[in-house]
Amino acid sequence: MAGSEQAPRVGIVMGSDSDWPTMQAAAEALEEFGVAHEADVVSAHRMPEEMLAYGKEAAGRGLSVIIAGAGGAAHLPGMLAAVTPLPVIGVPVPLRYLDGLDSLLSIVQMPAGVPVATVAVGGARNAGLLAVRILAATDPALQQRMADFQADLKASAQAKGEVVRR
Ligand code: RP5
Repeated sequence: MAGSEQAPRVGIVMGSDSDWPTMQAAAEALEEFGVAHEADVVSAHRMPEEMLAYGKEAAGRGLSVIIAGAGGAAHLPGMLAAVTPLPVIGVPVPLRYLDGLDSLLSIVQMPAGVPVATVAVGGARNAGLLAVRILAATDPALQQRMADFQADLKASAQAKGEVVRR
């Protein structure tokens, strides 16, 4: 799945296609900001060689950020972080049991030295927005778009406050 015709800057990967209903919010956030991305299934447990190859080759292929989502024993984000120098954002995908707490703890409890920026359970939209912010640190135009987005969020929150005060 390609996000646009440009070379992808962000790689979205997940442990199963069943994660896509959660993970597509990351792709949608990237599309809102015009950030080229790719999305694929790269299971840590069921295709470990391919998962390691993806992580090892990501920087060389021009990716700047990896967003990795998985559920249950969610080892994908951490294993990718172990083999790439790129920032990895982990998305705990909620499954049928345990409400995603298992996914969250599997992703967030990384050993010192191997960071994964973990978002909330099911928080793929924030993963996409965080990837935009990482890219925006060296892209003034993208940073301005993020600032405009934040101004819109503020205006929206203030408008809701006016409804409550009425
Ligand atoms: C995890 O197992 C995947 O990330 C997914 O969240 C979960 C279930 O996978 P499927 O059985 O739906 O393929 O590795």
